[in-house]
Amino acid sequence: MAEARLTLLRGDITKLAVDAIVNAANTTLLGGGGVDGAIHRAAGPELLAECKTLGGCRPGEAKITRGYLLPARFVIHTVGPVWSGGHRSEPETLANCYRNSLRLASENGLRTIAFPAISCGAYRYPIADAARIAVQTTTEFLRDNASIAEVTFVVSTDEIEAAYERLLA
Ligand code: AR6
Repeated sequence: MAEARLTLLRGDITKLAVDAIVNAANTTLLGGGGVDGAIHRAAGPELLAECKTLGGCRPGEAKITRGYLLPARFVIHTVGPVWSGGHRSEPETLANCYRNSLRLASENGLRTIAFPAISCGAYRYPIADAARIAVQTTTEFLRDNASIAEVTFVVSTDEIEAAYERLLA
């Protein structure tokens, strides 16, 4: 049975008034396209200023900043793997993104967190596999964690929405 604290939402993650939204960033943490660009535009220039103090982020790791002009209080920046065939630890790296983001949320006392489909855009991760890793890793984390109340997967395409729907049904 699907974990009751998981929800699926079609829309724009920058609009969500949750404790933290997760950014699918790159290793520089200095902004980019896709959801990263949308988050920086909505949060305003103070987000970039804080990101400049962080010294980047390795794939699979996560770092937290304030949310500035976003309705979300915090942004958890993580760096997904670039898909290059699946033999360069891409599944482990993607699972680490979810695990380390959730750990950071929990350590900071955050109860509601929203994820985009990390690596499913510019980084070209196969959608069905990425969705399975997202749902499995999050479900496993929540099994041992009572402090997080709700995890929302925010999706932006029909294909990604359908992949998550199958897993959460
Ligand atoms: N809300 C929710 N989902 C969104 C939004 C939004 N506002 N905008 C895009 N998506 P991507 P990646 C979806 O490319 O594959 C950046 O340049 C999008 O449709 O944002 O991890 C970074 O700086 C897709 O399904 O992230 C990195 O260089 C998903 O979010 C690189 O892209 C992720 O697509 C990271 O690539």
